Amino acid sequence: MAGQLATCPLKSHTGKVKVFAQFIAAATDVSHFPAPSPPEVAFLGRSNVGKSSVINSLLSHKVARTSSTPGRTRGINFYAIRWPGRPRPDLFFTDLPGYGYAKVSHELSAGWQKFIEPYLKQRPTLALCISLVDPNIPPQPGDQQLCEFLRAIGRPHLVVATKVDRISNNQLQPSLQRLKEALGTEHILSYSARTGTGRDELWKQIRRAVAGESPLAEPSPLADSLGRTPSPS
Ligand SMILES: Nc1nc2c(ncn2[C@@H]2O[C@H](COP(=O)(O)OP(=O)(O)O)[C@@H](O)[C@H]2O)c(=O)[nH]1
Ligand SMILES: [Mg+2]
Repeated sequence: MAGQLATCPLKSHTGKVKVFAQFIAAATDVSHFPAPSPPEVAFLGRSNVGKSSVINSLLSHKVARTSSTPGRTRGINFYAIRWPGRPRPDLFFTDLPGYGYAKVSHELSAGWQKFIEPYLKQRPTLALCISLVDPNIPPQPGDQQLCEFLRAIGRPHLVVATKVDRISNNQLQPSLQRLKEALGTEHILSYSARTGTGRDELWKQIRRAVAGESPLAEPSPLADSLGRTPSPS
């Protein structure tokens, strides 16, 4: 499958560089996962929160399918990202199935045990989990559960508030404060796929995680330099 050319500000001091982004697999079973290779960044959150839109916005290209119908992504979609002139991908992005809609919750809870939880717990190259939340609505129990789970398994983890173009600045700050308290995090990065707000900062956090640094001020004592957690024995 041909790679798609996308751009991202990976070299923030030297201007934009082009990257190749390519869909490589949709996995509904552990056996479908591509072999672990470069560091990986997972995008998680409720259905419709804007996971696919954030991926497309980061890559400046419509690589991931977006939809106004909740629950469209049933598997984990893997995307390979490669800098020009490099023989192999430098990074994988993964777009995970959304949670929070009754219609798909049964299917998702089966999928959670079958391949999502194993992915989050055992994927050796998973360097960062980006948990997307919507500041236009109150904190959701599913978001709290996910953050607690990621903390419990010791995964480097960053909360990103999506669709901030839809909320006034006056309302955004109290909403972020409520989310921080509900999710037990000190930092939430504001993002809009529509306007590009937060894009450079999120790339910076991704680069930090890929380099083995903790996202923002949330240390992950269990993670090693690649963000790997000890494998379960
Ligand atoms: N206004 C606005 N709408 C957004 C933004 N990001 C996503 N959306 C819309 O929200 C809906 C769901 O987005 P999608 O990326 O498919 O969500 P996913 O289910 O989490 O992958 C789509 O109709 C998008 O156009 C954003 O930053 N601003
Ligand atoms: Mg999606």
